[in-house]
Amino acid sequence: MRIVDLRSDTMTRPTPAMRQAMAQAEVGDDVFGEDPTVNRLEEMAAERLGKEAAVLVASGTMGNLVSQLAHCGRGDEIILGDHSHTFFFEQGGTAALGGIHPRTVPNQPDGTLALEDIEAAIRTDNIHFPRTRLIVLENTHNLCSGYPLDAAYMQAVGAVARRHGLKIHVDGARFFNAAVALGVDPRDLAAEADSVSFCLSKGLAAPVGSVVCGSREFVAEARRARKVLGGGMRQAGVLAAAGIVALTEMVARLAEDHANAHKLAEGLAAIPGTRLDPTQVKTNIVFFDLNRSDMPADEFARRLDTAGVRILPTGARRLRAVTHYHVTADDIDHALETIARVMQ
Ligand code: TLP
Repeated sequence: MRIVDLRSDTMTRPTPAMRQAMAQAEVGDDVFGEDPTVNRLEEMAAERLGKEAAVLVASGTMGNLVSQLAHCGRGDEIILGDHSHTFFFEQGGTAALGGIHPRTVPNQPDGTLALEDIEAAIRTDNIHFPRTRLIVLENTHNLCSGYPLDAAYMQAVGAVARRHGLKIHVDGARFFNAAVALGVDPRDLAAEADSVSFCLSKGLAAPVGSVVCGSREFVAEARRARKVLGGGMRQAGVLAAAGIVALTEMVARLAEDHANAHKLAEGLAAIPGTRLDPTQVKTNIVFFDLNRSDMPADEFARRLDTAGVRILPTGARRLRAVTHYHVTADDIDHALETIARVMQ
């Protein structure tokens, strides 16, 4: 049966070029700093984001946690969106493992945090309060329709952060999707951030890994944090080799995923029983609602799955579809036909 898997871009499998690079990778002990392939990936990532240094970590979750640990001490406070991945989907590692206090402010529908909300959440010097240290942003914003945050917004948050002596971390799991969608150099989007974590394992199709970029001093701290979390990987060059291919060959093509997401959204909007605004789709993530009382999202997803189309239920009536390397424009047509049929 033909399968179109739209549950997540984490479903991407390594390309033939990645598998070849992995098989041939020159490796060494990365905890000793001696894996030449990891070192090359880290240099490349830092250069792409305009930062001094970078460190390879196991996952996006680990990238966000090591960044928070590097920026904050126990009892410090971070400001982050109430729909952010870090707040919602990382098991509360901020508090559980970091002893860091999360202060949420509402995410706007475009993934931003209102500047006045950030300002209002920043603590004054008072013996009763934790100390605000860090603002965490997410680009693109997963739960906010995959919206990209643009450079002007980053500058505005940067000005607030500087005024109050705060750092900025960007959960850039899909950072290159943002840069491609906005048509800007990733350096421009990263300029105001003290740290950016991006995933190799999502739309860039590498099997494993994220890279955390920032100043040399920050990365040295993040490297220590990675080690205490058990993330010191030895001959990780076999993974980094795929990451190098990801950065070299897989960035520009993200535009195809965005076009396919748009096509999917337009098609879905025309199917009776679904509700969404296709103009909200800016990158590779499509959220839509079902407006039929007889069809909860999980039941709809189950029926679609038996017909070979996989979509993630994310609420009682809400679903998410994500386009990626293994989904073609033809697959979108097939998925839309299947969705229309199952809906009937
Ligand atoms: N997101 C996954 C799920 O966890 C929801 C997905 O399918 O979208 N930041 C953002 C914005 C993410 O979307 C994700 C993964 C992460 C961090 C965590 O990355 P991993 O899964 O590598 O720990």
